[in-house]
Amino acid sequence: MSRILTVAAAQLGPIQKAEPRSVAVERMVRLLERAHKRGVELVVFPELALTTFFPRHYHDDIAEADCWFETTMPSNETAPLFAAAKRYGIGFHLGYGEIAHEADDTGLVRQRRFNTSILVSPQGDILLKYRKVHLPGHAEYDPRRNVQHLEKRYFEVGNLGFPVIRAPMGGLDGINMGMMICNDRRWPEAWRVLGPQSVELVMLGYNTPSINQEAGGFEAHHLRVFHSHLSIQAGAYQNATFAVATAKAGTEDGCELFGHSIIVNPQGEIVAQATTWDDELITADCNLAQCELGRKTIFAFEQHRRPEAYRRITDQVGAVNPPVWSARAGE
Ligand code: CDV
Repeated sequence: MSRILTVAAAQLGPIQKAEPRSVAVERMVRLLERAHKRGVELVVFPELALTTFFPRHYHDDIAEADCWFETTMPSNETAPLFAAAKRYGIGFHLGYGEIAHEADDTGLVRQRRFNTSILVSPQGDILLKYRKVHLPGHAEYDPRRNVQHLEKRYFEVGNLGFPVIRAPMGGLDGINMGMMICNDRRWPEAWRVLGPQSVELVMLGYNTPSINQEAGGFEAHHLRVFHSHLSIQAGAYQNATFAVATAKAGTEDGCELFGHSIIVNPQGEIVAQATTWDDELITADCNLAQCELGRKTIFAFEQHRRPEAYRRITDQVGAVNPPVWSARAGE
Protein backbone atom coordinates (compact mmCIF):
# COMPACT_ATOMS: atom_id res chain seq x y z
CA MET A 1 0.00 0.00 0.00
CA SER A 2 1.34 3.41 -0.97
CA ARG A 3 2.23 5.91 1.77
CA ILE A 4 2.99 9.12 -0.04
CA LEU A 5 4.50 12.24 1.50
CA THR A 6 5.27 15.23 -0.70
CA VAL A 7 8.55 16.76 0.45
CA ALA A 8 10.69 19.70 -0.62
CA ALA A 9 14.28 20.72 -0.22
CA ALA A 10 14.18 24.51 0.13
CA GLN A 11 17.67 25.49 -0.97
CA LEU A 12 18.76 28.98 0.07
CA GLY A 13 20.99 31.22 -1.99
CA PRO A 14 23.71 33.10 -0.10
CA ILE A 15 23.02 35.08 3.08
CA GLN A 16 25.66 37.78 3.49
CA LYS A 17 27.26 38.60 6.84
CA ALA A 18 25.46 41.95 7.13
CA GLU A 19 22.01 40.55 6.34
CA PRO A 20 19.64 40.33 9.30
CA ARG A 21 17.64 37.24 10.17
CA SER A 22 14.44 38.99 9.08
CA VAL A 23 15.62 38.87 5.44
CA ALA A 24 16.40 35.15 5.60
CA VAL A 25 13.09 34.43 7.33
CA GLU A 26 11.20 36.44 4.70
CA ARG A 27 12.85 34.38 1.95
CA MET A 28 11.97 31.16 3.77
CA VAL A 29 8.36 32.26 4.16
CA ARG A 30 8.22 32.83 0.38
CA LEU A 31 9.57 29.32 -0.17
CA LEU A 32 6.89 27.92 2.17
CA GLU A 33 4.26 29.76 0.13
CA ARG A 34 5.62 28.23 -3.08
CA ALA A 35 5.71 24.83 -1.37
CA HIS A 36 2.07 25.20 -0.39
CA LYS A 37 1.10 25.94 -4.01
CA ARG A 38 2.83 22.73 -5.07
CA GLY A 39 1.09 20.59 -2.45
CA VAL A 40 4.22 20.04 -0.32
CA GLU A 41 3.69 18.64 3.18
CA LEU A 42 7.23 18.87 4.62
CA VAL A 43 9.96 21.40 3.79
CA VAL A 44 13.65 20.95 4.64
CA PHE A 45 15.76 24.13 5.08
CA PRO A 46 19.59 24.09 5.26
CA GLU A 47 22.13 23.99 8.10
CA LEU A 48 22.49 27.37 9.92
CA ALA A 49 19.71 28.71 7.72
CA LEU A 50 19.09 32.02 9.50
CA THR A 51 22.49 33.64 9.00
CA THR A 52 25.61 33.51 6.91
CA PHE A 53 27.76 30.41 7.54
CA PHE A 54 29.42 32.25 10.43
CA PRO A 55 32.08 29.61 11.33
CA ARG A 56 34.12 31.14 8.50
CA HIS A 57 34.46 34.30 10.63
CA TYR A 58 36.95 34.44 13.51
CA HIS A 59 36.00 36.09 16.79
CA ASP A 60 38.86 36.29 19.26
CA ASP A 61 36.37 36.56 22.11
CA ILE A 62 33.92 33.68 21.61
CA ALA A 63 31.16 35.63 23.38
CA GLU A 64 31.20 38.03 20.43
CA ALA A 65 29.90 35.14 18.30
CA ASP A 66 26.75 34.91 20.41
CA CYS A 67 25.07 37.24 17.92
CA TRP A 68 24.93 34.30 15.46
CA PHE A 69 23.00 32.06 17.86
CA GLU A 70 19.35 31.65 18.92
CA THR A 71 18.52 31.50 22.60
CA THR A 72 14.85 30.63 22.05
CA MET A 73 12.97 28.85 19.30
CA PRO A 74 10.67 30.22 18.09
CA SER A 75 11.87 33.76 18.72
CA ASN A 76 10.39 37.08 17.61
CA GLU A 77 12.50 36.88 14.48
CA THR A 78 11.61 33.28 13.57
CA ALA A 79 7.92 33.50 14.56
CA PRO A 80 6.84 34.41 10.98
CA LEU A 81 8.26 31.08 9.80
CA PHE A 82 6.24 29.13 12.36
CA ALA A 83 3.14 31.21 11.51
CA ALA A 84 3.52 30.57 7.76
CA ALA A 85 3.98 26.82 8.32
CA LYS A 86 0.79 26.80 10.39
CA ARG A 87 -1.09 28.84 7.78
CA TYR A 88 -0.12 26.43 5.02
CA GLY A 89 -0.30 23.23 7.12
CA ILE A 90 3.33 22.36 6.33
CA GLY A 91 5.92 20.74 8.62
CA PHE A 92 9.50 22.01 8.39
CA HIS A 93 13.10 21.26 9.29
CA LEU A 94 15.36 24.16 10.26
CA GLY A 95 19.06 24.39 11.05
CA TYR A 96 20.36 27.12 13.40
CA GLY A 97 23.03 27.95 15.99
CA GLU A 98 21.63 27.15 19.43
CA ILE A 99 22.62 28.57 22.81
CA ALA A 100 21.34 26.35 25.60
CA HIS A 101 21.70 26.73 29.34
CA GLU A 102 22.05 23.18 30.54
CA ALA A 103 24.22 20.83 32.54
CA ASP A 104 27.40 19.45 30.99
CA ASP A 105 28.88 16.00 31.73
CA THR A 106 30.15 17.23 35.11
CA GLY A 107 26.68 18.43 36.12
CA LEU A 108 27.64 22.10 35.81
CA VAL A 109 24.84 24.21 34.33
CA ARG A 110 26.38 26.66 31.88
CA GLN A 111 25.91 28.29 28.51
CA ARG A 112 26.49 25.78 25.72
CA ARG A 113 26.57 26.29 21.95
CA PHE A 114 25.46 23.70 19.41
CA ASN A 115 24.92 23.42 15.66
CA THR A 116 21.29 22.32 15.84
CA SER A 117 18.35 21.32 13.69
CA ILE A 118 14.70 20.88 14.61
CA LEU A 119 11.71 19.21 13.01
CA VAL A 120 8.54 21.26 13.51
CA SER A 121 4.98 20.06 13.02
CA PRO A 122 2.49 22.13 11.01
CA GLN A 123 0.96 23.07 14.38
CA GLY A 124 4.28 24.53 15.54
CA ASP A 125 5.33 21.73 17.92
CA ILE A 126 9.02 20.80 17.95
CA LEU A 127 8.86 17.07 17.23
CA LEU A 128 12.59 16.35 17.25
CA LYS A 129 15.87 18.12 17.94
CA TYR A 130 19.33 17.08 16.76
CA ARG A 131 22.75 18.57 17.55
CA LYS A 132 25.57 18.06 15.06
CA VAL A 133 27.99 15.33 16.11
CA HIS A 134 30.74 15.51 13.47
CA LEU A 135 32.18 19.04 13.67
CA PRO A 136 34.72 19.70 10.92
CA GLY A 137 37.39 22.39 10.91
CA HIS A 138 39.47 23.78 13.75
CA ALA A 139 39.22 25.72 17.02
CA GLU A 140 41.94 28.33 16.52
CA TYR A 141 42.61 30.83 13.73
CA ASP A 142 44.52 29.03 10.97
CA PRO A 143 46.76 31.40 8.97
CA ARG A 144 47.31 28.77 6.25
CA ARG A 145 43.68 28.87 5.22
CA ASN A 146 42.12 31.41 2.88
CA VAL A 147 38.77 30.84 4.58
CA GLN A 148 38.42 29.74 8.20
CA HIS A 149 36.16 26.86 9.29
CA LEU A 150 35.78 27.34 13.04
CA GLU A 151 33.04 24.87 13.93
CA LYS A 152 35.29 23.33 16.59
CA ARG A 153 35.63 26.79 18.15
CA TYR A 154 31.99 27.75 18.24
CA PHE A 155 30.15 24.46 18.84
CA GLU A 156 30.25 21.59 21.30
CA VAL A 157 29.84 18.06 19.97
CA GLY A 158 26.13 17.22 19.85
CA ASN A 159 24.87 15.33 22.89
CA LEU A 160 21.56 13.95 21.59
CA GLY A 161 22.87 11.02 19.54
CA PHE A 162 21.09 10.41 16.23
CA PRO A 163 17.43 10.25 17.28
CA VAL A 164 14.47 9.11 15.17
CA ILE A 165 10.85 10.00 15.94
CA ARG A 166 7.64 8.51 14.59
CA ALA A 167 5.10 11.29 14.12
CA PRO A 168 2.23 12.20 11.82
CA MET A 169 3.15 14.34 8.83
CA GLY A 170 1.06 15.44 5.87
CA GLY A 171 -1.72 12.94 5.33
CA LEU A 172 0.17 10.07 7.02
CA ASP A 173 -0.45 8.81 10.56
CA GLY A 174 3.17 8.08 11.33
CA ILE A 175 6.52 8.47 9.59
CA ASN A 176 9.90 7.55 11.08
CA MET A 177 12.00 10.68 10.72
CA GLY A 178 15.61 11.37 11.63
CA MET A 179 18.20 14.08 11.07
CA MET A 180 21.88 14.70 10.56
CA ILE A 181 23.77 17.88 9.70
CA CYS A 182 26.20 18.50 6.86
CA ASN A 183 29.51 16.76 7.63
CA ASP A 184 27.60 13.91 9.35
CA ARG A 185 26.46 12.76 5.91
CA ARG A 186 30.00 11.64 5.07
CA TRP A 187 30.11 9.22 8.01
CA PRO A 188 28.44 5.82 7.46
CA GLU A 189 28.23 5.47 11.25
CA ALA A 190 25.69 8.33 11.39
CA TRP A 191 23.45 6.67 8.80
CA ARG A 192 23.85 3.28 10.48
CA VAL A 193 22.63 4.60 13.80
CA LEU A 194 19.49 5.91 12.06
CA GLY A 195 18.91 2.74 9.98
CA PRO A 196 18.33 0.35 12.91
CA GLN A 197 15.71 2.80 14.21
CA SER A 198 13.72 2.04 11.03
CA VAL A 199 14.17 5.56 9.72
CA GLU A 200 12.14 6.28 6.58
CA LEU A 201 13.11 9.89 5.95
CA VAL A 202 16.44 11.51 6.78
CA MET A 203 16.57 15.32 6.69
CA LEU A 204 19.86 17.10 6.45
CA GLY A 205 21.08 20.59 5.70
CA TYR A 206 24.55 21.56 4.54
CA ASN A 207 26.95 24.43 3.80
CA THR A 208 29.77 23.03 1.69
CA PRO A 209 32.39 25.23 -0.01
CA SER A 210 33.15 24.52 -3.68
CA ILE A 211 36.86 24.53 -2.86
CA ASN A 212 38.66 22.44 -0.27
CA GLN A 213 40.27 25.05 2.03
CA GLU A 214 42.09 22.59 4.25
CA ALA A 215 45.45 23.14 2.55
CA GLY A 216 46.01 19.42 3.01
CA GLY A 217 46.37 18.46 -0.65
CA PHE A 218 44.67 18.80 -4.00
CA GLU A 219 41.02 17.81 -4.42
CA ALA A 220 39.58 18.26 -7.92
CA HIS A 221 36.65 20.70 -7.82
CA HIS A 222 34.28 18.46 -9.75
CA LEU A 223 34.65 15.77 -7.08
CA ARG A 224 33.24 17.98 -4.31
CA VAL A 225 29.61 17.56 -5.41
CA PHE A 226 30.27 13.93 -6.35
CA HIS A 227 31.47 13.10 -2.81
CA SER A 228 28.44 14.77 -1.26
CA HIS A 229 25.98 12.94 -3.49
CA LEU A 230 27.89 9.66 -3.19
CA SER A 231 27.63 9.81 0.62
CA ILE A 232 23.91 10.64 0.65
CA GLN A 233 22.99 8.10 -2.03
CA ALA A 234 24.97 5.35 -0.30
CA GLY A 235 23.52 6.23 3.12
CA ALA A 236 19.95 6.19 1.80
CA TYR A 237 20.40 2.92 -0.09
CA GLN A 238 22.23 1.05 2.68
CA ASN A 239 19.58 2.04 5.23
CA ALA A 240 16.53 1.77 2.95
CA THR A 241 15.42 5.34 3.56
CA PHE A 242 14.51 8.50 1.69
CA ALA A 243 16.83 11.47 2.22
CA VAL A 244 16.26 15.17 1.67
CA ALA A 245 19.57 17.05 1.55
CA THR A 246 19.31 20.83 1.37
CA ALA A 247 22.18 23.20 0.68
CA LYS A 248 23.00 26.83 1.09
CA ALA A 249 24.36 27.85 -2.31
CA GLY A 250 26.22 30.60 -4.13
CA THR A 251 28.82 33.15 -3.11
CA GLU A 252 28.47 34.06 0.54
CA ASP A 253 30.93 36.54 2.07
CA GLY A 254 33.14 35.87 -0.97
CA CYS A 255 33.13 32.11 -0.41
CA GLU A 256 31.40 29.83 -2.92
CA LEU A 257 29.02 27.12 -1.62
CA PHE A 258 28.23 24.41 -4.16
CA GLY A 259 24.48 23.90 -3.69
CA HIS A 260 23.25 20.84 -5.61
CA SER A 261 20.52 19.96 -3.10
CA ILE A 262 18.99 16.55 -3.73
CA ILE A 263 16.15 14.24 -2.78
CA VAL A 264 17.13 10.55 -2.82
CA ASN A 265 14.98 7.41 -2.71
CA PRO A 266 15.75 4.17 -0.83
CA GLN A 267 17.32 2.71 -3.96
CA GLY A 268 19.91 5.47 -3.76
CA GLU A 269 18.54 7.25 -6.84
CA ILE A 270 18.40 11.04 -7.05
CA VAL A 271 14.75 11.89 -7.72
CA ALA A 272 15.12 15.70 -7.65
CA GLN A 273 18.10 18.01 -7.84
CA ALA A 274 18.58 21.79 -7.58
CA THR A 275 20.11 23.44 -10.63
CA THR A 276 20.64 27.02 -9.42
CA TRP A 277 22.66 28.76 -6.73
CA ASP A 278 19.60 30.67 -5.55
CA ASP A 279 16.58 30.12 -3.36
CA GLU A 280 15.08 27.10 -5.10
CA LEU A 281 12.42 24.59 -4.21
CA ILE A 282 12.79 21.02 -5.42
CA THR A 283 10.04 18.54 -4.63
CA ALA A 284 9.27 14.84 -4.76
CA ASP A 285 6.36 12.57 -3.95
CA CYS A 286 7.98 10.01 -1.66
CA ASN A 287 6.19 6.69 -1.39
CA LEU A 288 7.52 5.52 1.97
CA ALA A 289 6.39 1.98 1.19
CA GLN A 290 9.49 1.86 -1.04
CA CYS A 291 11.57 1.59 2.15
CA GLU A 292 10.27 -1.94 2.66
CA LEU A 293 12.09 -3.63 -0.22
CA GLY A 294 15.58 -3.01 1.14
CA ARG A 295 14.41 -3.66 4.69
CA LYS A 296 12.95 -7.08 3.82
CA THR A 297 15.72 -8.27 1.49
CA ILE A 298 19.36 -7.26 1.26
CA PHE A 299 19.27 -5.00 4.34
CA ALA A 300 17.03 -7.14 6.55
CA PHE A 301 19.15 -6.10 9.54
CA GLU A 302 17.75 -8.70 11.94
CA GLN A 303 18.87 -11.50 9.63
CA HIS A 304 22.18 -10.28 8.30
CA ARG A 305 23.90 -7.76 10.60
CA ARG A 306 26.87 -9.10 12.60
CA PRO A 307 27.53 -6.56 15.40
CA GLU A 308 30.06 -8.89 17.03
CA ALA A 309 32.30 -8.32 14.01
CA TYR A 310 31.89 -4.53 14.13
CA ARG A 311 33.29 -3.83 17.61
CA ARG A 312 36.29 -1.97 16.27
CA ILE A 313 33.93 0.76 15.06
CA THR A 314 32.96 1.76 18.60
CA ASP A 315 36.07 0.60 20.50
CA GLN A 316 38.52 2.62 18.42
CA VAL A 317 38.58 6.19 17.08
CA GLY A 318 41.67 6.66 14.88
CA ALA A 319 43.15 4.08 12.52
CA VAL A 320 45.86 1.66 13.68
CA ASN A 321 48.40 -0.09 11.48
CA PRO A 322 47.70 -3.74 10.64
CA PRO A 323 50.15 -6.47 11.68
CA VAL A 324 53.01 -6.80 9.21
CA TRP A 325 53.10 -10.08 7.31
CA SER A 326 56.27 -12.08 7.58
CA ALA A 327 57.11 -15.44 6.08
CA ARG A 328 58.36 -16.70 9.46
CA ALA A 329 55.13 -15.90 11.34
CA GLY A 330 53.38 -18.89 9.82
CA GLU A 331 56.14 -21.41 10.83
N1 CDV B 1 29.33 22.58 7.25
C1 CDV B 1 30.08 21.47 7.06
O1 CDV B 1 30.04 20.54 7.86
N2 CDV B 1 30.86 21.47 5.95
C2 CDV B 1 31.78 20.42 5.65
C3 CDV B 1 32.95 20.94 4.85
C4 CDV B 1 33.80 21.84 5.66
C5 CDV B 1 33.82 19.83 4.33
C6 CDV B 1 31.13 19.29 4.84
O2 CDV B 1 31.37 18.13 5.17
O3 CDV B 1 30.46 19.57 3.85
